[in-house]
Formats: sequence, structure tokens, C-alpha cells
Amino acid sequence: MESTAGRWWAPGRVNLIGEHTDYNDGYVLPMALPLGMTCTARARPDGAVRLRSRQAPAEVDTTTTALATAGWSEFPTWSRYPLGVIREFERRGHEVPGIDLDLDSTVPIGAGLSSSAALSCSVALALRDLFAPTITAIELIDITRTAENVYAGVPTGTLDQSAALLCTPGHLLFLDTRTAATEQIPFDLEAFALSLLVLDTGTPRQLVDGEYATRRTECAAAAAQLGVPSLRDIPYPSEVGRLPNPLLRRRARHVITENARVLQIAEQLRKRADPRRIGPVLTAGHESLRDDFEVSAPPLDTAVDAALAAGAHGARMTGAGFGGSVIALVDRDRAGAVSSSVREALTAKGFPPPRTFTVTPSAGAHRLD
Ligand code: GAF
Repeated sequence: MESTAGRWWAPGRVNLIGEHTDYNDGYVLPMALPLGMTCTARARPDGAVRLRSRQAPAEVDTTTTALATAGWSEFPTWSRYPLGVIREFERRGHEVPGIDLDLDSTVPIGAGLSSSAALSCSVALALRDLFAPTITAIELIDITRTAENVYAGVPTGTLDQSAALLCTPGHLLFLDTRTAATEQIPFDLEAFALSLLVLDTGTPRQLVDGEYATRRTECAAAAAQLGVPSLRDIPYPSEVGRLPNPLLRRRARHVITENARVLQIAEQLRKRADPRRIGPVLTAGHESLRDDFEVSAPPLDTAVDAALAAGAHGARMTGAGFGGSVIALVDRDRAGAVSSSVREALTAKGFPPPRTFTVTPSAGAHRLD
């Protein structure tokens, strides 16, 4: 019998390295979190679309016809992600006859851990299994990215959607965002008595959409002035010297050096080298985001400095920045001490105490039942 209902799961992510490279045709290296979105979906035949979220106060009731014609400003911001996915399925010729969606997330919102991709990807997977089983993972990434870009209005790349849909347990996802080529790289911290600590500073990203879009525009301008399709095509940081504008020089240098850091870390981990060796490269990534790309924030810098002072092998902000979370690579038996030091450093400066937890590379999106 054809399935008309079920539950689907999509995870949040941390990006180990490769920040603000995805909209420059560059490389990224994320892993899926054990935190994510559960989407309970039930097909209906009457064109109605009903969304309920345990994290939002009001239910959203609309129809597939209204989604094709309505102004989207009437819909609450969070709902534009699932509604955008539904609209995008229909616009591409995959009919959605109607759907009830019940959503429940364990990914903290605004923490830089990609709660929005967990939302859109869990819904996209449900719609695929219920109504369009031949859709490929590549098309699902394109649909969910379009939902975020066009309907939610955030001009992201494909990092978060790819991580949610393609990550596998025990691995980092090495993704070339230009070609969409992927490789699963084993990341076994346990074998080296290491932990990856996530320190959610609880300081929500502010003005992220405007600043994010500005960074994207600056990178495009730098590429155009350097005469290349994207900054991915510039292999050596010294080439930024050809840019007359110092701000664009800094932006371009971050992207070029960050791509090199992803390649360097991927190479080390492919060889099964001790991951402690990648620590300084992670920290260099943070310095580049702080000084050249200027997307860090005082709580993130405080957390990174305190983690390093307490013995972390490397630490950096993860995600878009401007607030959110830091990751720190620590000896397993130092995780508690590093967390305490970061907490003390943040609260001493009047920032909220962080939420801290360790993560292992977890499963990508899948059907639960
Ligand atoms: C956000 C975006 F959604 C991603 O596409 C990526 O650009 C990231 O910021 C920065 O690396 O998560």
C-alpha cells in the first residue's frame, strides 16, 4: 500500500572548517549533529496545508493554491522554510495534493547550528517520499536552498542543506560546492581520546541577514575585480594585492585561505593523522573570520580565547557568525575543564553562560517510521 503518513528526521550541523566559502564555489567540511528536526507528515487530498511547530505559538493554515498567489509577508518567518519547500515542489511540477506537518526541533535556534536547514530538509524528505519518490538528493538540496533564498529571503549557499541531507555517521562531509562532488571522510575522535565541544554562547545572531548578504556582495565584487568567476579560482592569497580596496582585499583573503585550510584538514584526516594536528588550522580559521571577514563577535572571541587558554588544541566560531556557537577540539578528559573555563570567561564579561555539549558525527536526514 502506498504510504500517506510517517515521520522524518533531519539534523543540524557543525561545520568543522570552510566558512563563507560555499557561495564562492569553495570547499566545506561539515558533520551532522545528533540534534535535529522531527517532521510528522500526513498527506491530504484537499489542497490544504497545515503547519504546527512545538517551537512556535500559532498554527499556519493555508492552501497550495494560496502559496502560488499569496504575498508571503503574511506568513510567520519560520513557516516560510517549509512553505517554500512545498511551493518549490509544485513549481517544479511535483504536485503536492495537500499536507499536515507537525514539527518538533531539538536544534537551538540562532545558535549557528543550522536549525533552518534541519526544518526545510526534514519537510523536503517527507514530500519526496510521499509524492515524488524519484527526486534525487541533488535536487532536494536545490529545492531546500531555493526555499531559503527565495521564500525566506536569506541568500545562503548549499553548506547547510548538503550537510543535513548527505552527512553519514562517523564522517565529515567534504563537499566541493562548485561541482557538488562529495567525499565521506572518517572522523573518529574517540580513537584519539579527543572530543569536539560545542559552546553555544546563547547570543543570537543580530543583523545576520543584512551582514551576510553584504559579505556575499563583497566577495562577488572582489572576484569581478580580479577577473574570475568566483574567489575559488584564486589559488594564492598574494593575488589579493591586485585589489585596490583594502576591505575587499581582506574579504578575498579570508575565502582564499579558508579554502586552503579545508583542503589541508581534509588531507590530514584522510591519512588518519592524529586530529590534534588540525587544531592550529581551526584556530587560524577563527582568526581569519575575526580579522579579515569580520563576522565574529565578542562572545565568540572570548569563548575561543578561553578554550585555547584552557588547553583546547584548536577553537573557532562555526556557521555564519555574528553570534551563535564556537567549536573546540579538546582532549576527552579536558572537556569539562574547558567548558568551565569558557563559562567563567563569558560570565565574567557579562555574557550569558554558554550551553555546552560534545558531538560525534551523526546521521543525515532519513525516514524514522
Ligand atoms: C550560513 C549559510 F546558510 C551557509 O550557506 C554558509 O554560508 C554559512 O553561513 C557560512 O559558512 O550557515
